[in-house]
Formats: sequence, C-alpha cells, structure tokens
Amino acid sequence: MNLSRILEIDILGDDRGNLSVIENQVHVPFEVKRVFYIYSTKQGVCRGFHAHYKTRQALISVSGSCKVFLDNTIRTDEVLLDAPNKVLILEPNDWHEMYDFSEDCVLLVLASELYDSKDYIRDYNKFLEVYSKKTQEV
Ligand code: T46
Repeated sequence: MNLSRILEIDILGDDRGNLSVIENQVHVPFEVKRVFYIYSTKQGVCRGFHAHYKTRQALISVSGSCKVFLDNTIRTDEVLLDAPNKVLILEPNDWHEMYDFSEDCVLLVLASELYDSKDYIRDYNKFLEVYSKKTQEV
C-alpha cells in the first residue's frame, strides 16, 4: 500500500525573490492531469472528508497555511502545510480532512486524474470497507 509523504522541492532564490518548480513525474510521482486551488476559505471551515479510488494528488500551500488530517487505515497523521516548497503527496487510500486555513491560504492541488465524482469515497465506513481489506493483503 502506498503511503502519503511530504516532499521538499528546491527554492530557487536570488536577489529578486524565490521560484520553485514542479515538473510532471519529476517532482511529483504521477502525471498531472488537473490543477485546482482552494482559497478564501472561511474561518473554521473544514474540507475534504473523503478518499479516492484512483486519484493521486499533491497539495501545496503556496500562500499561508493549513493542516491536513490523514488516515490510511493503518495510521493517522496531521500535516502542517506552511511553506510553498512543501508538497504533500496524497495516495488514493488517504482519507483526508483540511482545516485551520489561514485567511491568506491558497492551497494548490495537482491531481493525477480528471474530475470524476464517482472517484470519491465520502462515506467513512465505505472507506474502511474498501481499504481495510487491501491493508490486510499487504
Ligand atoms: C480533494 C481535496 C484536497 C469540480 O467540479 N471539479 C474539480 O476538479 C473539483 C476538485 C471540484 N469540483 C466541484 C465539486 C464540488 O461541487 O467543486 C465543488 C467543491 O469540491 P469538494 O467539495 O470536493 O472540495 P474539497 O475541498 O472537499 O475537496 C477537494 C477535491 O475535490 C478533492 O479531490 O482531495 O480538495
């Protein structure tokens, strides 16, 4: 079973400021088919609350910060995304919840698949049913 992980990408800085780069299958371990970003999140709001069947994702807080709770049926984790060079790779089997968004948070998400509402597992018991079995097979 794949596990979520944090990657740190290079900061290419000079006297003008910083630049970071993400290339397909180089800095993220999948082909990027879709990009979206979450911003102007209201205070106290939590988002996510799902896993996926197929989609892999890379989450980067390019401005501000937020936290991500992860549960892959074997372990849970809380990750603080607070730097534009910190990339959280989410595997399909990662149940995830995002919260504690700062007012200026812009959460950039790179996804391995085009949008398909059928790829979402929004019921936690269904998530356990799908992925606990796979965990036992590992
Ligand atoms: C995820 C986390 C990190 C689309 O029409 N196309 C899209 O590509 C996306 C991502 C969303 N939508 C629509 C579906 C909903 O009507 O936008 C609305 C909000 O999406 P959702 O409630 O799924 O947003 P989050 O923040 O709970 O989850 C999103 C992604 O959907 C999801 O894949 O892993 O960010």
